[in-house]
Amino acid sequence: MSMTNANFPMDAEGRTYHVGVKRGELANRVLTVGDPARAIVLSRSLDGVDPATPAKTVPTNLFSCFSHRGFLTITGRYKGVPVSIVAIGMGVSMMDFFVRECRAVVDGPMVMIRLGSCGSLSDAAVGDICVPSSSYLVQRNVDYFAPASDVTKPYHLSRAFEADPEITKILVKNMTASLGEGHVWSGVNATADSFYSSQGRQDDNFVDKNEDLFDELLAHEPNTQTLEMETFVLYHLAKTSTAAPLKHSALVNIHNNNSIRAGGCMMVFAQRKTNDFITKEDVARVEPLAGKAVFDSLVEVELGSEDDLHSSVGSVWEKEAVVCV
Ligand code: R1P
Ligand code: URA
Repeated sequence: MSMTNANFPMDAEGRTYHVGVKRGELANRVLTVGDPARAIVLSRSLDGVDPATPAKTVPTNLFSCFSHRGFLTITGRYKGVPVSIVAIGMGVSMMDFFVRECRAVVDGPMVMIRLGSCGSLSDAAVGDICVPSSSYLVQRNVDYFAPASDVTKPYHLSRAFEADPEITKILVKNMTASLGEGHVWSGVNATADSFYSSQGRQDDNFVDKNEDLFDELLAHEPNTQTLEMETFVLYHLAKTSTAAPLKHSALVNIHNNNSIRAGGCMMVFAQRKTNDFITKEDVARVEPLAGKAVFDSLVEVELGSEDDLHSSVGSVWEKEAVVCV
């Protein structure tokens, strides 16, 4: 693989260095998940998929691309509208790669919605859905752990950044229609830089100083409801995205110059108050329902006219059964 441009490396075909996509392979509307297996399950809801497609297999009528760094992109249409699913793996850096590299290969405004899994600090039970209207970042304050450190706090909590309020509203509506009243929660998310220490898990093998972390999170943002590992970066980058990739300058002021509109929702896998963890059967029940609600939301979000979006000419959503090598 030969790349040019150390500032934003791409290969001769125009594929990005890590996500491995090029222009025409990614739609303006993107659902992002962590787990590639979840991406494949959700892809079964896209148009024209043969229900006999074996489990764990990307349907052959859809474009798919597994990058050498573990990103999986699947593109097709939902209710006739071009959409992509991108599985990114775990952690804030992977979300950063995803948002930046996907933004770089698409013309026009984009909507990105994350469907993840999370731990719940509230009464949301395993299998319920949380739709955070904002998210902050929880980072292990490594200097605190240095010998003779004068740093007083073992964890740094950032300010919260908001999701697009209209997308949050649409997600709550569609999730409620899909999962039922009483199973959808709104609140604030905390994105942590570890599944363990900065999510308050106790581990005798390390000095983590996190016994009081939940109290600190609730003091910081009283409506803190969920803990996971990527959403903050999505909300933050959407809010700091420029208008640069927009094709038409008339659109520049529509979304406060941001060319990315972001939302997020997550399935509760871990109930941190009761210590319950979701079963395999519950995941299999909730994932497709939640996925459909996200696809319905993705296509409901207003992104401007067809003419403002990435051209379908030469794109993979015009074609059938294309797999990148
Ligand atoms: C940890 O188990 C992973 O699960 C959550 C966290 O954010 C982290 O990525 O989300 P995903 O299920 O989307 O990966
Ligand atoms: N993902 C997380 O990051 N934390 C949890 O507790 C469950 C899923």
